[in-house]
Amino acid sequence: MTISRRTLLKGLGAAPAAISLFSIPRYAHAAEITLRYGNNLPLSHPLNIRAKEAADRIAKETNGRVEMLIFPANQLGGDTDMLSQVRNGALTFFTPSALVIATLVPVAAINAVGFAFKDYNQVWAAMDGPVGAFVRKAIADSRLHALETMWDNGFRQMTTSGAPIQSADSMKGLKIRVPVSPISISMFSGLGAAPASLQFSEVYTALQTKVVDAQENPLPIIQVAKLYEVQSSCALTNHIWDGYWFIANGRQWAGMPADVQEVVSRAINEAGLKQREDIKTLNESVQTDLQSKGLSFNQCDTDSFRAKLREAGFYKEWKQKFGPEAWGHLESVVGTLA
Ligand code: X2X
Repeated sequence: MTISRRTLLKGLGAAPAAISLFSIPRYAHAAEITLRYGNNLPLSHPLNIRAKEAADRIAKETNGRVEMLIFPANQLGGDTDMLSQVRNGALTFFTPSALVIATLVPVAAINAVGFAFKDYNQVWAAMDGPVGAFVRKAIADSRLHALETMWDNGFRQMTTSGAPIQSADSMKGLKIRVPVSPISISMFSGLGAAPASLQFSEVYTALQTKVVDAQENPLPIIQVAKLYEVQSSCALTNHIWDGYWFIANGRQWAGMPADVQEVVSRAINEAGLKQREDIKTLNESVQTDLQSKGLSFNQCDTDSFRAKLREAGFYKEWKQKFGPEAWGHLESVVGTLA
């Protein structure tokens, strides 16, 4: 997809608002290098809070020579737009979820194989280890540079405004929003649901107007995007672990002086590690908060989901799509998948 010059300029016109929201520290001289970073999450999400810290640190450690402007909350468009912008250089950085960058780099969805990870130990062993290295290489092959540290989105859970989701049977015909992500469509079709791909920027309204009845996201997102206002129950399915790749336009990255690359990657990677901790801490309190806001919770028979996916040929299909090497890296961490 391409974006017209007009849309782009309109998007960049939002810059002053973004800057004032983030009150960038002032230096006596103008920055020599301006990095533009866009993302799809509200300001209150740990991803934006830690990215802002990274931006401050970059300005400080380069004595104002480098500034990173942050455009949060889809200010420059939805995921598909931002992916185009980081490819054509209008953005220096973008943090697509693995699900979304997979529209360009298919193997990036490998972490989203349904029910692959038991816990965070397995997640980080894979993503800081062989699986992440394999995906970063594939991202580099499409002329983008992925920083080493993946940021956390979380284990995805399902919410609905209809009857609570109890088992795979509840999925039959369910109109559920999923990201713009082939593996999500495949998984939910395999479960017998009626999935629809929508960018995150459209989710709240789509739920409110009942274009779809259900959606799936990690609890911190359900909280910061206020999805509990338009959903009534949440099934704790942990069906996919999802994270954000911090990617840069390849040409801009390669064109940065080595000392700047070093400061920028250290600031962002270390902020990413802190962001993982934030999500971990949030995970301990977020359910209680969401309950107090009216969202009810239930456990779910996840074995029935796995069985249904196996029966639908989901694992076989994706093993073939990702190829034996990527699949082998994943299984080296999580054990043999169905
Ligand atoms: O769009 C979503 O659901 C979100 C916010 O989790 C992603 O970025 C994939």
